[in-house]
Amino acid sequence: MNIGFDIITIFPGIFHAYLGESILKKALQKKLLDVKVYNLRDFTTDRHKTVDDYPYGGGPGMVMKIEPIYNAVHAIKADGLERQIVMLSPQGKIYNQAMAEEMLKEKRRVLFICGRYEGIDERVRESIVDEEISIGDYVMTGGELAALVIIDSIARLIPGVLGDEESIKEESFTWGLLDYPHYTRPPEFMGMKVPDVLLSGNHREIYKWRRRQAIRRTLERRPEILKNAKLTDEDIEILKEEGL
Ligand code: 4HQ
Repeated sequence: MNIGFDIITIFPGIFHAYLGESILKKALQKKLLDVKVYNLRDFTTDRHKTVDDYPYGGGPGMVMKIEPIYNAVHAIKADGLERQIVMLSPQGKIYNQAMAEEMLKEKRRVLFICGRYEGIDERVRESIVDEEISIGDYVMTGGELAALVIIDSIARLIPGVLGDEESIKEESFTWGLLDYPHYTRPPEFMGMKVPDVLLSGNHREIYKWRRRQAIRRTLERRPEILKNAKLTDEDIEILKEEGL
């Protein structure tokens, strides 16, 4: 068994649009990635396919009803596969790269419940959801983009999804550091030169330069993530030279 995703949403088209392009499209075609999108309205039982209702106690906006979500989750679970049920919400644990790696490693399916409106009936949280995840401290109109952010970031970790071109091995975030600066042709543009070392062909020196740049940037912009970075003895030397 491997990771796969199930989505419950009232806007399946959002997923088909994003997943129908580029790298994720190819990953789905090659069956390296599995995503099943379910329309919440298909799990309603009334003529109008109602998914929301007025909030008890009054106030603005609408609340997602529990019954269609309950029905959808139980229909999806009927295959008996192990699943982690995730709700997207600003009240959840803030998502990061370590969580992406962890979810991939767990090798079970992840079922995302994507809410709209003011929110979801609290009883969904109590009785259905295993984990609540946020992609950051801002408010969106629905959980769909958050689910796509998570799927996208995990999909690119699946072996074979990225070509040699986009390979993640050399990538800075896998070091636990911010990225180093990238350059391509021309070697000089409006007086701005590409650092000589990158044109030198000396791969050892290029590696050292990139590592130093990544450490310097992380130190300047995100010092709090440096303590979790996997640093080599050489990196410690660089840190000392950078004055830390
Ligand atoms: N939502 N991280 C869904 C978010 C959000 C976030 C707002 C979740 C609207 C209905 N989700 N509700 N931030 O902004 O995940």
